[in-house]
Amino acid sequence: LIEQNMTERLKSETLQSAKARLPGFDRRALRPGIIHIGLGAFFRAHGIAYNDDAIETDPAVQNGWGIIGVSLRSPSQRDRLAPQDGLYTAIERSASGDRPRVMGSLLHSIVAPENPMGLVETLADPAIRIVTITVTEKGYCHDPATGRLDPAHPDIVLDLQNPESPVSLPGFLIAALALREARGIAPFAVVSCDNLPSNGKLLHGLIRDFAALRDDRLAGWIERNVAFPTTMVDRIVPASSHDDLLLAQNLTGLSDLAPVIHEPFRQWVIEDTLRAADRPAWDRAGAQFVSDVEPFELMKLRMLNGTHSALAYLGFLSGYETIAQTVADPAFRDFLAGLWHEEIIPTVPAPAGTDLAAYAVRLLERYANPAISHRTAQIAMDGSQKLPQRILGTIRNRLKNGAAWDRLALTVAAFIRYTAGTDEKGHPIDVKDPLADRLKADGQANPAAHLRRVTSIESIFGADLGRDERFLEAVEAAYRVLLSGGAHAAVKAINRAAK
Ligand code: CS2
Repeated sequence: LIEQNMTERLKSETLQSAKARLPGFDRRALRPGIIHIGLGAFFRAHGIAYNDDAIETDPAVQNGWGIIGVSLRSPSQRDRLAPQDGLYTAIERSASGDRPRVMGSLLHSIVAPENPMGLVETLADPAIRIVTITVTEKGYCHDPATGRLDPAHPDIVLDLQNPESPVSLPGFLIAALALREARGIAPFAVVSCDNLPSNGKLLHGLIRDFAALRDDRLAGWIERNVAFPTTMVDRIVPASSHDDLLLAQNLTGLSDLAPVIHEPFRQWVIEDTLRAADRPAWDRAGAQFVSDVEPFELMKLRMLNGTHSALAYLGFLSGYETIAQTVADPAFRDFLAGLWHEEIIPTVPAPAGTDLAAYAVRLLERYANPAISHRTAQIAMDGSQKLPQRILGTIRNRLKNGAAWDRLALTVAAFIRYTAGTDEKGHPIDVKDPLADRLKADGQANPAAHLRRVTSIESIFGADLGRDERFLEAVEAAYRVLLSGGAHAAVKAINRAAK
């Protein structure tokens, strides 16, 4: 009850007392035009910020772009957001202070498993013209190494048996598109905002594979009519903690069970297949519409997410809890500079108008933001889904060119060391990964046997790397260094060797 009373205080009527920037439009005039799938902190701090800005540029014209949120699994976000009318505080944090803002374009939220057919109906509503998606890498039910649909994925198996009442992301999209096609309703555009290579193209391929398993005519209609723009999204948004609820309350004077904390920086690059008339004025909020997003995506996945994962595994094993703590260590700064300049940047074609060295400088500033507590353990999650596009593609480039990749090898070894499940003090690590069982070290096996077992997982390492002796030897050597002297010594040894 107390909780209920508190959350009541973020309802529209009581907002005026907030010490925060409020939505610059009348929420009562807002109508839904977008369904967003995946209610985690990221989209609420990124996409919704662009959307609120876009609506504010011209509320009378833009008010058809309210958002209905969807959780594919857990009711927890909806349960927090519903009593506060979908309103929540986004807090921009930097060394110079905190800037709270109440976000207004999320209308209400739906929990898919509570009524899957109801959600399919909502997705088929002609008013819905865009579906945006942040379900993280593992929500796509694909094989990360090949980018193709995994027909053996348990959710895909279920959805093929029971297409009208889906559970998976591809299942919901197909069911809703099928209904729209049958009713003669134009499709929605599908806008993936996850950190996957060519995310639009990838999702398009999954939907094509899935539709072909169901019905060729539907597959043809989707092929001819549905836009899947590729996007690059960027903003550092750590998972919210209990302390963040207190921070929000202290800053605004309002209770909020669903605040999000984010850095000042944001970037959204979207393929211009989405016509201006068919979307909110996200460009007026700073989103870039370009014909080729891939160079932006490659730069971001390799330079940001790749080094994030490297710092997460090596930093965690070295005893650091956050990215900011890790990069405050001069040994890690050296290592990171080498990783960027010697190993990653040579594999990245610069997107038009971008200087990669300056991009790296900016990234280091963002990582070092002392006000953002981005936990190494959070970034370490789901490594089996992340490594292929963040690290392994870069390694393939290096191998092809016969160039050095010591720091990338150490990163792969640190992933294997971390997911084996014990830290350097012998304490268990809570490994969160869909393949956790297969990554866990078996107490009986020797290190070389464990390494061979893990590198033979083709959904991570592909059919090539696990059989490439150059790859196996380098990763094994790095793994032995990690086991004998620990992660911090391994990082320092690489720095020394490079001098
Ligand atoms: C991070 C990303 O959690 C992770 O794996 O690397 O969430 C990263 O913070 C964002 O992609 C930044 O845009």
